[in-house]
Amino acid sequence: MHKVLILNGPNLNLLGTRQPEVYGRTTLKMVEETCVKHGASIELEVSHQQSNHEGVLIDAIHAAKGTQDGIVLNAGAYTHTSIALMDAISSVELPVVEVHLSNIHAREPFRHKSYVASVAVGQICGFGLLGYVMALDALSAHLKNEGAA
Ligand code: CA2
Repeated sequence: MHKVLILNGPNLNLLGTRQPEVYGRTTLKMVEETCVKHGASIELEVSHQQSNHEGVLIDAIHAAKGTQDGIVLNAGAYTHTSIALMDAISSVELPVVEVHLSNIHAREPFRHKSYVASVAVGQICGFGLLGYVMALDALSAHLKNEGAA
């Protein structure tokens, strides 16, 4: 059974409480519970973590080396700014699927750039909670060598 970490970044703890027009009404707890449940249905052992702090996210990526088989990462706004997070992903050599609730390419230009994308297996955005489920399916296929690449 492969082990996958769902890692959520800054402000995602506020999901479901504000800006429902952008991020929907799904709470972070619902995201985490859905991922654990869907993971179990496709034989993935899913754990989850959220932090508002860049260094804590980097530590979580480092800690995943040797304990997890892959990561589903929504790095929030750090996606667009953090070379440190990008370097952490490169250093652990674990497959990362990038996910965003919103379609970052249809939003402000500063959200179009993703440092995570350059070191991720792939990116899923614009599908809300479903994106996390799709990311787990994609990571599962990748781990079983059924991915496209
Ligand atoms: O669409 C996504 O998943 C994002 O990663 C969300 C980030 C944003 O900075 C990225 O560009 C795209 C923001 C997360 C903030 O989440 C909130 C949720 C509810 C209320 C306020 C913020």
